[in-house]
Amino acid sequence: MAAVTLADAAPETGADVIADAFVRHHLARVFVYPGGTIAPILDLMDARGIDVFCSRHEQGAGYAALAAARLTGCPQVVMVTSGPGVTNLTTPIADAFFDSVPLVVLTGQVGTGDLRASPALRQRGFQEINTTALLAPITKAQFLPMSPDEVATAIESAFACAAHGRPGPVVVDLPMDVQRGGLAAPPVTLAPPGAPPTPRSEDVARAANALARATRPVIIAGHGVLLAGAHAELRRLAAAQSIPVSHSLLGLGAIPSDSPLALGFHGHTGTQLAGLAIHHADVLLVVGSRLDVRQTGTKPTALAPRAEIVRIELDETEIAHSRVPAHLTLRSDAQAALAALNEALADRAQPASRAEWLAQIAAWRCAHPLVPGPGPALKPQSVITSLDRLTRGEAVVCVSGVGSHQQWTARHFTFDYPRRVWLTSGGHGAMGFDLPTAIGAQRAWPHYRVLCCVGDGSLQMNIQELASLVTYELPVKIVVLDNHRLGIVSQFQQLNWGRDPTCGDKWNPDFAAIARAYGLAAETVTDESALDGALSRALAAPGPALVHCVIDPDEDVSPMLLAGQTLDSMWTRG
Ligand SMILES: Cc1ncc(C[n+]2csc(CCOP(=O)(O)OP(=O)(O)O)c2C)c(N)n1
Ligand SMILES: [Mg+2]
Repeated sequence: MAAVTLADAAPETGADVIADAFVRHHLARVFVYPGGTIAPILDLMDARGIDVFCSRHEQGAGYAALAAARLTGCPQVVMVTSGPGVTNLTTPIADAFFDSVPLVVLTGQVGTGDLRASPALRQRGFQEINTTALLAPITKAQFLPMSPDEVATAIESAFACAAHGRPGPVVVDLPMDVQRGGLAAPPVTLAPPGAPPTPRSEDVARAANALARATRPVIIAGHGVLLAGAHAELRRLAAAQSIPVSHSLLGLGAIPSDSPLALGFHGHTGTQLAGLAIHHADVLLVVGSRLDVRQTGTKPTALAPRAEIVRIELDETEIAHSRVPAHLTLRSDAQAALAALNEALADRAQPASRAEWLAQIAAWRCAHPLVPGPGPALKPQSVITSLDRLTRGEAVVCVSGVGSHQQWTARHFTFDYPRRVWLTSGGHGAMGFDLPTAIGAQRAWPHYRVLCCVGDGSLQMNIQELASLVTYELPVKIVVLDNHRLGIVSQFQQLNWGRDPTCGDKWNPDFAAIARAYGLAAETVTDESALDGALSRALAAPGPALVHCVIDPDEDVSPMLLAGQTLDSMWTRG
């Protein structure tokens, strides 16, 4: 007679329900940093055939999951332990919330009997924290099942909510006894969420008329274009109607950066070309973009002052609270709205004046090139331009940190979604996004080349993830733009107060030596003549590699949109 083990005899537990949900949702892997209160679920992963990616800090797991979710478009699971595990994870959760990334966040929690009974009590269980309250402002929904029977509804609702409509993170907080306890009732089945909204035909007709009449039209392509997979419809519209396209920082790649219709991105660190085009537009079509302060500057009502503004936006809350009033809003998924617009414009000729507008755009492009400041030192723009040239023709995911290097990468790298994809921290603007996001991207898309262009400050925020890079043998190429400076904040301080306490003249370690200590191939570059060779060797290396570029510490981001300025008159270095 076969022996009956305790595990065989045990009833299905709350943890089993979670693990079964992972299988049902075809999850290839979960992203984890371990701890006691998440151990019951962790223990089931092997048996369910689910790969476990384990980082060296909760931010590492959170950002790796965020990368996988952004690339695949499917919710990814990140699991951490209660208390410090949760607090360490808040930064990537906030990032996912602001930049619309579907994450299912599973947090361990003390047993229900150890949860504090009164809000006046600070803590009862060891590593107890009020996770759902802590994460409420940065998650779409929060679940705290109090018995194993409530787990199925919570986890299914979490997957549905994370992906449905405007995506975002959802948290399920799982007390120990809820994970380990047996079910009393069979799991429930939930109704699938409804289809995303499509535009009203009269609104499509009005928008098409506005575009057909326009003599100086401009499109702003936001992240929503990429989230909806609407880049092909957007390119069709822009090409058929000869409409120049600017991007939000996250929308880069919606049309190829080297297209004659591409204006780059606009706003705080955008291009003067995009700023001038938007300022002088007579119709501005904004697709899937919040028009936040980084895009508009501090005078939102001065954005495109002569334009009829037409918006395509899925999130009705964004519409209700927009900083920029629109003349017409199509509440719709971007794909559906752009397809309908293309159909409505199919046999409409574009006005002859469109050629004059494109000539004006070409003249502005020549008049406002993005050039580095003077001096013999290695320039960050050269580093990004070389990296771009050396990887042309390859499928690439390019990741950045946050700071000046982020802006130089956004300006000088060629994006073309989904072949050359850009991942950066938009709304949350979090340093430390860089390395763990690159790691998650390479894990999710092994067939892509993954580049991590990172500042000296940002890299040090999650530098421990070099260990994950080596553990999982991921060939990410890290390019450190080391200006010995927290550059963009230092520039802000210098412009406003004439000095840069705590941000300028930073001592840094030898990044190449650190990388070598972790087992990466690494070298340091201090002048332009050595740049191509070093980058080529890193790109050719079979495994991960780091190139430490010691760049001009005095190079600033120019032009820049400062407080009080409008998009047509950005500050430029003197
Ligand atoms: C977690 C976090 N802390 C602080 C900031 C404020 N901040 C924005 S950019 C920046 C400097 C980044 O330095 P570095 O990575 O070296 O980039 P650089 O601007 O020099 O290219 C700082 C301190 C931030 N965005 N994120
Ligand atoms: Mg720096």
